[in-house]
Amino acid sequence: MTTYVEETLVLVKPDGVARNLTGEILRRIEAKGYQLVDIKLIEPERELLAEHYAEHQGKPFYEPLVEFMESGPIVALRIAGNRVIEGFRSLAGTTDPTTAAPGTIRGDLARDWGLAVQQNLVHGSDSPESAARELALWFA
Ligand code: RTP
Ligand code: MG
Repeated sequence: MTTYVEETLVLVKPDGVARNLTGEILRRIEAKGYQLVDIKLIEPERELLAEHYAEHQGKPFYEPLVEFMESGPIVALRIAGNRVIEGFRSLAGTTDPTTAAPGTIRGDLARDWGLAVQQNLVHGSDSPESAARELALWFA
């Protein structure tokens, strides 16, 4: 049997921490069978957020997104498992919480509170390259 272990970065965004949903989000990750490897509470510097969201610099939602990400503490998780990168994206649901499928983290626990799609509770790396880059940033 081949074992293939992959790691990804999950962030519980400021809305998730403020709404005391960190435990519920971690519960879903663990219930799915992924392994928690590392965890920390962090209030990131703008520099870290700028690097994290480098691909979105210049987009209209970039500044409000960074301001939202600076609005309170974030919980960073390093999780592992076979195909965990796509697996966590599937658990999270699509970006817009209003239309994210019920059964997903965003679909069950988030909605539009007035900041459009920014307050969608979680971030998950979207590719092996992003996961390696983002884990190095948040768990330097
Ligand atoms: P994430 O990176 O947070 O896991 O979410 P994602 O891949 O589903 O979404 P992405 O396109 O990478 O966007 C990153 C985050 O930016 C905010 N966003 N706002 N049009 C908008 O106002 C807009 N589009 C994206 C969301 O917080 C999204 O998660
Ligand atoms: Mg993304």
